[in-house]
Amino acid sequence: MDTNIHRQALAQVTAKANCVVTDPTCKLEVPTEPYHPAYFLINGRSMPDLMDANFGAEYPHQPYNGNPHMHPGEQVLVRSIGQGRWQHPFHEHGNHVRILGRDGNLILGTTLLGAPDPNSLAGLLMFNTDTTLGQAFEGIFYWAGRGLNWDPYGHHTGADAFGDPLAVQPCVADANGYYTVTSSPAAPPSAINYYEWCQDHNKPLEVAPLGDVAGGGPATLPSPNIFTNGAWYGGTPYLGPDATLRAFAPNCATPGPANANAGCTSLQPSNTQANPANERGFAFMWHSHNEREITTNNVFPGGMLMMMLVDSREFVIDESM
Ligand SMILES: [Cu+2]
Repeated sequence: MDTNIHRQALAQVTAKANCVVTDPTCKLEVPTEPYHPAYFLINGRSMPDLMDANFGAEYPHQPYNGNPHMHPGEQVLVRSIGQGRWQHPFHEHGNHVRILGRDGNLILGTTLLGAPDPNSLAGLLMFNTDTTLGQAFEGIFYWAGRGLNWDPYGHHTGADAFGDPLAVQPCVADANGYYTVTSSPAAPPSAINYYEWCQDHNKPLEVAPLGDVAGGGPATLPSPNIFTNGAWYGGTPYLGPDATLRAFAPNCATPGPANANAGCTSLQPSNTQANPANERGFAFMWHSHNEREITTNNVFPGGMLMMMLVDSREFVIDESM
């Protein structure tokens, strides 16, 4: 939205408030060049309003929010329709997006005889999906933590003072390396670590965490005495409602070289209130990579920016919100 153009249009609409549609003299005369937009919208909203609920009372004409949630392994449809005047390089953090179709047409591969093959999707796997003016695309997205190189479910062995069911959860790789119904034995779809990337099962992250997760990993998290986490980071590298009981650093009870200069503390990490207490999801920024477009009238953060949350399966995602 260009403020100048918008103000002129508003002034003319206000001055012609008694117009009727059939009156040929009732029209707007607003020059639309030069065009210097300062507000950048998705579904008629910008960050942070973008993440409020659908049909929020304060946005009666903007029913669609921009705040996707998913559990690991679930598939999320991304639908983009370019309604503005510029192209927007949109980046979905967390994984690439498989393009399914453009302008309503599935992008299909071909059979050996050259006919369209309805069983073969041939769309690109894209790091960055461009929203192009006057064009639309659909893409499919999922996140499963593959390649993190630690166990984000916070599995651990032995007694668990927190009554955590993860302590006894197995992970059996299916043909693609995940714990799913095609694993043998099959994962129950209700398993809290359904779709876990089994290669990282039980792999510890921290040297000596205080929480109910395994130690002996390579990392020491920064002390909350000297480091403040940013908004939306739940404060720990683990999923789930008891994630803040885990992994706050460093453990004074286990002194060692890795802890020597780390500011021993029993404080929880900062910003553990960042997303709801029963959620503690991983927040990934989905945003325009034209960075002025993630401001609102030049104030960051704003504009075409939202957070996608990967939630533990302990957290029920309310699709009506
Ligand atoms: Cu990005």
